[in-house]
Amino acid sequence: MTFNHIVLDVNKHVATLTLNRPKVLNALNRAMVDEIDQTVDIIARSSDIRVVVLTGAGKHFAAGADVNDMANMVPEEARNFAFSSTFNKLESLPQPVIAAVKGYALGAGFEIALAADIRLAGSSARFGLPEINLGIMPGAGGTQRLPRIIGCAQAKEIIFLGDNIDAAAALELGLVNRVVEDEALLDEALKMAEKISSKPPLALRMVKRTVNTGINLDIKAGTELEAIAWSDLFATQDQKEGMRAFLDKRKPEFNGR
Ligand code: CO8
Repeated sequence: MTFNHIVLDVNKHVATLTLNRPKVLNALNRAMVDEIDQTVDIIARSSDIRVVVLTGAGKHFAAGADVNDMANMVPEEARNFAFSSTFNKLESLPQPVIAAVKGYALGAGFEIALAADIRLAGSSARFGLPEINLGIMPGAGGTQRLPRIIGCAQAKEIIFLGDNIDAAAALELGLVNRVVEDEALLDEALKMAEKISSKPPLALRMVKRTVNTGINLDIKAGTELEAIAWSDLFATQDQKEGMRAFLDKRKPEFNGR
């Protein structure tokens, strides 16, 4: 399948989704978000793809929603333009998603990275929600996901001020898992993806679903959810293989069943 604004590359069990409008710093327009939506559906249905890396073409991740498209919108058009359903779908992908961010990740570009499970930053990464400077507010999950990741007060400071934060500050806030040199970023993300892809896929899916659902539950309901997911994994071939390999003192070969 060919796309105009993104690139989807699948190598072994790792899919790399690249935002690809480098001339406008990968600003997200409707057509690009529609392509992301289709790609997320393809990935969700694939039993071959075990991990996803999300990145941007060129020097930047994505400098936000395309301001040209938004400038003259009325509320109804703005509601139809909304990206949230696609970003929610991305967050709900059964496979782990790693965002590899260098350069600008602003506005909706930051928000799509927040929908990933893990964020790795290149040293040039700059994160920000500049919507306030445009007379609007974040509208693709920024007011919801950012406080859940770094806490309300820090999130409100970023949203109220509309200033960018650099990679070191993002690391300190727990917004990114690691910072590496820009040149090493994609390799680092692919290396992590490859390592994750060698783990049992069904257990990975259960972990992701349990964490994502459990974070919105109280501790008792969350641990009950965990207990069900944990015990269900004993129905899998991968549980038998993992434990047998341990006892046989060999490396397990997981098949995702
Ligand atoms: N939209 C459209 N075009 C853009 C965008 C954008 N967000 N960002 C950059 N570009 C374009 C520039 O217009 C420029 O085009 P041209 O060469 O034709 O003039 C090209 O990309 C290169 O950019 P610059 O020359 O500006 O590069 P600089 O290095 O000088 O500056 C900046 C980089 C600081 C990132 C600057 O480009 C900038 O401020 N961009 C806009 C950032 C911004 O405000 N982003 C937030 C947009 S609002 C948003 O995302 C709302 C999300 C709400 C939810 C959406 C749900 C629908």
